[in-house]
Amino acid sequence: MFRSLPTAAAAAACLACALPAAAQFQKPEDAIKYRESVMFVMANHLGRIGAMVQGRVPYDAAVATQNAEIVATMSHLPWPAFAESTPGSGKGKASSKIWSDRAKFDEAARKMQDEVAKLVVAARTNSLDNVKSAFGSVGQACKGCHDNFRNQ
Ligand code: ASC
Repeated sequence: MFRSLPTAAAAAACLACALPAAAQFQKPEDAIKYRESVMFVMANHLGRIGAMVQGRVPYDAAVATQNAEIVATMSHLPWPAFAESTPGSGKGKASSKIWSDRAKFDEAARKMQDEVAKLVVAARTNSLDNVKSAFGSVGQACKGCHDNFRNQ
């Protein structure tokens, strides 16, 4: 589905990523709401693949691929919204370490994006075994960042 995304829409999406956070969010609360919303949608679509990985719903290669592509698109969105917040504002679950150890946070974000990109590749092989393996790596990348940068 996203393979046929019109070029203009793709260009607009890239532009949105490149815009300074201040241009996207009028106040810190909006940035918090935005990034939490993106994470929520990612978790939902990842969960649909997880249900197949765990055998709770039958494996459907096309559905797995479609959801992996959505997660991959979403994986690029949260990061400008972390530039906006005031460290230690106490709002949301973002740890102040995001701002005090930015390089490590950025690396963890890149890792997640890489693993999600691999999940798309795995899903397109139409092999549940490949999806299981890649899904495990995505989960570890999510958890790794949450352990270090999300308050309980
Ligand atoms: C998910 C999800 C997360 C991660 C994490 C992995 O599906 O919503 O936050 O995986 O649970 O440990």
